[in-house]
Amino acid sequence: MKVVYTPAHLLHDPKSSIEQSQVMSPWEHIGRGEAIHAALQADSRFDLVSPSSWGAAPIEAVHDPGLLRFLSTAWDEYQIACGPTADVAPDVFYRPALRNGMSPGREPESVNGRLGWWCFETTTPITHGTYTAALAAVDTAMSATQIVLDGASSAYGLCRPPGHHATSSLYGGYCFFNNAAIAAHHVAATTGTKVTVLDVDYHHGNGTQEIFYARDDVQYVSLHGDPARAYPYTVGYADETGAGRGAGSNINVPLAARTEDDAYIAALQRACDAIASFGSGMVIVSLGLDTFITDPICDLSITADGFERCGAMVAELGLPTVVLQEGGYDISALGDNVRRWLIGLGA
Ligand code: Q9C
Ligand code: ZN
Repeated sequence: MKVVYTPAHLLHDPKSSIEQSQVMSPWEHIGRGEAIHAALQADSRFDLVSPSSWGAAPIEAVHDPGLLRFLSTAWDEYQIACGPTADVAPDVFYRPALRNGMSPGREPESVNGRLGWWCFETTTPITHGTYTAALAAVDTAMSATQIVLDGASSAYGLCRPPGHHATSSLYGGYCFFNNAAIAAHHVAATTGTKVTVLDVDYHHGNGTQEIFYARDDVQYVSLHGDPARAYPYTVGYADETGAGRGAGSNINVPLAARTEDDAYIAALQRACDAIASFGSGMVIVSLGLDTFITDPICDLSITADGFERCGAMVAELGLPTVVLQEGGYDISALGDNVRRWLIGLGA
């Protein structure tokens, strides 16, 4: 199986973030990408290739161009306004209720105001190289997708930073651009085939859901920790099933804490049945390994054997499959868990 990887992910190297009321060393760090790279490079089933450059066009087809414009200059502008600093995060957020009864808000002029306009939470620092790394993660997703469009049955993109929390106009949740949504939109828009994004990260992919919620050409199916207890808390409930033409095309499966392999696989089987009936010509998997039994920030109980069974179940759909990296924070097991999932898929 071809694996798309670029060391450009190392340019997103945050040193601190504000999470759970503490300044901490970020969970989403360069060691994640390197651990996955090392595990796949050591296994002859995988063939590592570099991404090609796709530019801004596929991103602007999904995201507000203002979000790109902001991210392209945010670090530099912040250094001039408030620097020198290392990692940059908002200390104020725009909430529409601030302007209840007034005209809608508009993007502020100051970099401090714009941070809170484009970002929805505090755990996603912007560093000197973040924008370049985020563009490279999109290139990685697009290149893996092109490999499958060119005829491979599957390919894996080692995207870092991840993407599924980024909405059309907001970044957050360690995500800047929604790699999987950009790839899915590209396939749906350029080939006319329907596409499914199957999101198995522990966290609900609120960004992907938002981007496709009213569309009938891209199905979003997610298994995740119940947002009643799990991030992102306000999105990801089972009664969110799509809107307008997209009614019925969004499927959320919230899971109980400590869900184990057998119950998870049963839920995944139902998700795969829904994918088969939608009529997609391609599956894009948002692959998070933070469902792992010893993940430090999550509470499901999936094992490495379970990941291999999951990959095998997705392979049974018989559809061209692009697998893109999202979360997973137990560094000691992350590389092997990705490897096992891809072996299950048929690497
Ligand atoms: N108290 C991904 O896995 N912090 N993003 C949650 C809960 C943010 C996860 C804090 C988690 C984002 C791609
Ligand atoms: Zn996650």
